[in-house]
Amino acid sequence: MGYFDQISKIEYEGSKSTNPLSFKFYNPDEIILGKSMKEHLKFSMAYWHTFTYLGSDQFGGASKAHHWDKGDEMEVAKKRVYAAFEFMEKMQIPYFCFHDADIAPRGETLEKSNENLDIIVNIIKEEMKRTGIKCLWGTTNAFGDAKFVHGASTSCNSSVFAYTAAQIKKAMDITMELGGENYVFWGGREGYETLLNTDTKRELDNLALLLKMAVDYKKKIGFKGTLLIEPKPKEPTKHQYDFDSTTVIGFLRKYGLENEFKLNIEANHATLAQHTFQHELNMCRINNMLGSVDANMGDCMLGWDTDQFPTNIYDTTLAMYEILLNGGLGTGGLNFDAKVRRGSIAEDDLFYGHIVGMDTFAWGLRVAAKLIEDRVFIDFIEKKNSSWKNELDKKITKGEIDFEGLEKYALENGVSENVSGRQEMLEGILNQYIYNC
Ligand code: XLS
Ligand code: CA
Ligand code: CA
Repeated sequence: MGYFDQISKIEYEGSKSTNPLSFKFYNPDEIILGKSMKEHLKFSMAYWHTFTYLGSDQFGGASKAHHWDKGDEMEVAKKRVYAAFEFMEKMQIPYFCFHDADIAPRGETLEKSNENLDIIVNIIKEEMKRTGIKCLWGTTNAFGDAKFVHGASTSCNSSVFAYTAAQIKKAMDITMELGGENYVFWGGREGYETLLNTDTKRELDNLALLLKMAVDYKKKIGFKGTLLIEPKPKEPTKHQYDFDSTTVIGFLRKYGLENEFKLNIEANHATLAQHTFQHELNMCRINNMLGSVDANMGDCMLGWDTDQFPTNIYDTTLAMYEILLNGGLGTGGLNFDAKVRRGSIAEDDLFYGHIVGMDTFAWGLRVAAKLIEDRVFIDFIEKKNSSWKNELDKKITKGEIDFEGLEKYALENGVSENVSGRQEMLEGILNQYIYNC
């Protein structure tokens, strides 16, 4: 007996299908720009939202129960592995992501926690072998426990720094054991509330020290995956050190770590930073630092991290646009760091959430590919910048002219006519592509 016996494998049935348990747009083997949809879209299930989260929010506890969540903690953890793999198989989701704390209960001591992890990791390994499902990334939860009250690597308490390193070491070990293709650092408590009690210089230096040690450890154990940093501007702390992509890129460069890390960009975190998802991806792309994506969506009217399944076709189109221009995500993928709403209390809601997410990204991929093929925005942007091709502009770009030379030019020539940015026309064309693809 399985855990989702009433549901069969989700298949592509096309946009006219009235079967809610089918893909309308995600057609795994369809070729787009020379690659199958499933190669473009390395979807991943987030273990925490799908199998650990039970509907709690700031105002209330669990709103639902999974029928397999019965027994002692270790028993539940084991059953969750089998349920998770059955779920991913039925969903045709080829990857998963996890925090150590999602897959196994914490023990009284670090040793006991690690023992629990080893038991569950062995079961996960067997299931991976049985199904061919892979690990996109692993990470550690160095934010939930009370010991992280003043931060993890940025804590004023050096023994907390040590404990954080120990947790990361183990999480990197098990990620490697599971063949993980990346390892993620999200600095949940790495930030502060007030400067009245905070030594920001020491905290940032310590964060960099921890990351350097992680790089050394990666090399020591021969972990071949990519190390990723995930920016987020708030929640839990008021001033998160990893505010957004450009802050993180600047930080990595300051500490000489820019060649060791790439970024994991989450859509909802972009919203919280008051950026668009596309902006965050674009900043990573032009700096050659786009590593992976947490594919979800926030809510502009709620100022917090709602982690909804992505249903906004504009966002997924423009995200896939950046990803295609980036030449894909390398070792990264599209991880649904998303949870069904508190009111979605039925177990099959987990399927509907992932189906709409996969379909919305599939359609976004199709539109983005066509926009690139037709060079719609590429040609427009090139034309808009065409003045950068004349003699003066070449001199500026090559650094062959100084202020005095430019002053002479301005005095002699004045300013040539500006062209229209044509935003509305371009937005109209984008709509046309979304509707007609
Ligand atoms: C929290 C983050 C977290 C990271 C992994 O807001 O999104 O889930 O993705 O720790
Ligand atoms: Ca995330
Ligand atoms: Ca989030």
